[in-house]
This record gives sequence, structure tokens and C-alpha cells, in this order.
Amino acid sequence: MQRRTFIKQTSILTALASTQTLASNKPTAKFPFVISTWKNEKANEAAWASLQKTGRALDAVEAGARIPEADPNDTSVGYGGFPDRDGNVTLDACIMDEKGNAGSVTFLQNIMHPISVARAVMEKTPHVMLSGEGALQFALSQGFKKENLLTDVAKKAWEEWKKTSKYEPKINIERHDTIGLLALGTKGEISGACTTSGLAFKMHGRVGDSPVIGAAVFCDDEVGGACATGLGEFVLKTLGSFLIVELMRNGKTPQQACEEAIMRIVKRYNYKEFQIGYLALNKNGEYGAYAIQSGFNYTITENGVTKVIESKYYMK
Ligand code: SD4
Repeated sequence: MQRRTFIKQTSILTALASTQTLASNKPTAKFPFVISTWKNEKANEAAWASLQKTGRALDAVEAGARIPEADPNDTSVGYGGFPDRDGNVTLDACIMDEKGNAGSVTFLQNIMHPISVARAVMEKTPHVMLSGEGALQFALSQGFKKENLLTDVAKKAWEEWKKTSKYEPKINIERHDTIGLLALGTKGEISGACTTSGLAFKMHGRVGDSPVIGAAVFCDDEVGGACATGLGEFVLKTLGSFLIVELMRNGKTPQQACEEAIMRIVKRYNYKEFQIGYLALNKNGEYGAYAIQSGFNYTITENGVTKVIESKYYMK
């Protein structure tokens, strides 16, 4: 064989071999990456900015969650959140990192950033959850300030509601903005967070899914993460986020896992009356979303570009 032909043939063979290697490999992981429930562009932008600074998914989900917490116009998270039926703004939040550490606060009052208190519970106590007065005392001991979180708008809405005092959670009608976030950091590690003022005009003392690890948020760095929004009672009864991560562990795509978790609710409960939305993100940066009803959307950020996407849903 002439030398030139030999060189030509080997380079073709090498090219073929590398194409085959590429084709047989898993897709290249996409990170960093941020995904959050609902139309939360500002939160995603804050999460992305945090990733540029520290690269850590945990910092990113906390930074993102703090945006709606401080926004008086967001009536289902933190400051400006609608109160319970007795006029108290009570907050639930949780956070989980790639090492399986988790922290949470439930029924916390008068603190603007429950997500940061949840992170402090995770990092500075031997516990996972602190509740009510104990959570407040802990927050104050960590330097958080006591503030009035009931805005005039929220107070007016509550006074209006008191005229009939009907507790009817409606599909996408209360401004649903409870934020659940998942992020992959610059090393590809996963973290998640969720923060909320819960259902508007709920019973005093009611705690939803949002502070419960495995319900509203779950992460496992071998697999990925999931988060939830909607009528928390049904996320709690089916432990949705844990279920989604386990389904992904067993081979489902993030989309298939979200759909299966919604089907578990649809099969057992009268799903026509309420909304649940799930998000899932795996370690390759592939994501999925599914809801019971139309109207659920979510926000993703990749390569610094943020966009809102309408979720697929079950009820046609
Ligand atoms: C709750 N899951 O307290 C929350 C509410 C929610 O958008 O997600 N609202 O049940």
C-alpha cells in the first residue's frame, strides 16, 4: 500500500471510530443550569448571578428563592404573602444540597427570608426542621430581623375574604407563585430549594408540602432533583419529589418521572379540583415538567439566557 493511501485510510478509520465513540456516549452534561416553578425570571437571574460568583448550586437556589421572598407583589411567598384565615403571614421553606444535607423551617412568622433560616438550620444545627416560635428564636439568634410581612394589599385581600370566609383553593386562581428551584452548579452538583407563604387564608397552624424534604424538594447527587408547587396536601400524600428522583434513578427521563408522579395523584384523588406542578432535573441537565391542569409554567436559565416555558399537563 502506498504511504499516502495508508495515511488517508487510517485517518478515515480514526474519524469513524471517534464518531462511534461520540454516538455511544451519554449526552454531554449541561451545567450550570437553573430551573424554577412559575414565571420567576428575576429569581433565575439572581441564581445565575450567584453561580457566576461562587459556582455553587446551593448558593444559587438560595439567592433565587430570596427574590420572591422580598417582593411585596408576590402574594404567595414571604413579604406580601397572603395571611392565614386569622391574618397571620406564616412561612414554610426548605433547602437541600448535593451531599444530602437538608434544612427547613415551618410556620415561621415575621422573618423576610425563611430560605436563609432553613439554610442556617442545615448548616448550624444538628436538626433538619425547626418550627414556629422555636424557628423564630433561632432566626433571631442568627441575626435575622423581626419584620411585619403583612402588606396593605394582603391585609385588604384578607378583609375582603373574611366577608364570606370560604376556604376554596382554586386552580391557578390564587396567584400561585410559590417558588421551587433546582440548580446544577459549575461542578455539575445538584441542589434544590422551596419557599412559600402557603395557601391563602389557610387554617392557623397549617403546614404544607413546601418545608418537607421529599415532598416539595428532593435532591440526590447520583441522580438529580425534583420540586413541586400547587395544593401541598397532595404532594405530601404522595411524597412527590422523592418519588420523581427515585423514578429517575430507575431509568425514567425527568419528563416521564414528572408524568408518573402526577398519575399517582390522578389515579387516587379527585384531581379535577386542584393543581399540582412538578419539575425534575437530572445530572445531565435534562429537565421535565408536568402538571394536572393547564396554566403551570416554569423558568429555565442556561448559558445566561432565561426563558419561561408552558408546562405540559394531564387534563385536556
Ligand atoms: C402549599 N405548595 O403550601 C404550597 C402552595 C403553592 O403555589 O405551591 N402555591 O401547599
